[in-house]
Amino acid sequence: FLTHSNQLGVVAVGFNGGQCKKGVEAAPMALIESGLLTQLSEDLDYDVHHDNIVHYYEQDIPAEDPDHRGMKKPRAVSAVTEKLSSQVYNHAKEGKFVLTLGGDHSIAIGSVSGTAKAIRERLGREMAVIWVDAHADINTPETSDSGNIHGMPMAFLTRLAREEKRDIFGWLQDEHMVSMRKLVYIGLRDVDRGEKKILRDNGIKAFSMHDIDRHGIGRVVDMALAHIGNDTPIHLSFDVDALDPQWAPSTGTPVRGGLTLREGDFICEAVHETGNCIAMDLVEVNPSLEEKGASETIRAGCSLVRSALGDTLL
Ligand code: 4U7
Ligand code: MN
Ligand code: MN
Ligand code: MN
Repeated sequence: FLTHSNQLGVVAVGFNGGQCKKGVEAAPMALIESGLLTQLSEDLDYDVHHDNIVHYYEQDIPAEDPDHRGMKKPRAVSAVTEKLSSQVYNHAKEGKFVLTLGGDHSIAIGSVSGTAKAIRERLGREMAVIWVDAHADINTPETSDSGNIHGMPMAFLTRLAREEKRDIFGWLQDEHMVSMRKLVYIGLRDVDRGEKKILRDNGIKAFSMHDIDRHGIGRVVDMALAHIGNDTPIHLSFDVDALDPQWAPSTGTPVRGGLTLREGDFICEAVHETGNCIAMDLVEVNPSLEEKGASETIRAGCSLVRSALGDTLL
């Protein structure tokens, strides 16, 4: 086994600077207050290692942060993800499964770089990433129309985008990187023109909603796992906007025509069943965007996490 089976490290990241809407920073607290971590320890028997802090990283966020190459708040995102990367690394190098609760999806620059480095050191292996999302989040600063860094994390994590300035992702080293051959998308339905070209030119494996309609979620997940290969460590990065807004309305960039909650849970269960999953991110829950409170989206998020940690399997 790739992780010590019941050891779970949790990092709660209340960060919203990768996009422009307020509210996503409140998600970790809302998920925890709804009982998620208690369920993981009491119902699923995990030994939960959590500092009982939602990190907002206020002291690390620079006051002065002008746009750079069109990126908005580049120094803030860089500083937060650099801190997060070492927190996640510290859990993962001890063989714990690492659960990162966001926050917007820019935080994956921290979580994925942290696990990638730990897995290289601990197992001498390259890790795979399964990115479940309506979006590909692989814009470079130059292809992005919005300048929002939550649409760019996979570009920085594969070196498609790089920046030398230390305070703008210059801290990312080769040991933090993910191979484009070990990246698989599931759930895509809103991919920018520039991103489509990136996926095509680099032969990146992607399963869109069209593929799920054609083959069904079971075969799509089988194909995704086959692409990654047996006994490759897996980091599952789950953007709640992969789910249809019917199941997850409280998110900053909802797109109709998404996964049912059951399909989302199935992906998580199947990834868990491989025995190779070493980390999960749950991101983009924004509790302030639902009219009657965010209970639906929070419940959906909790369900996804429980599924990835082995609940719902008999
Ligand atoms: B998320 C977008 F232009 N591609 O780059 C962009 F459509 O983490 C959206 O998946 C990015 O929610 C969405 O701004 C980022 C846009
Ligand atoms: Mn998304
Ligand atoms: Mn995303
Ligand atoms: Mn989003």
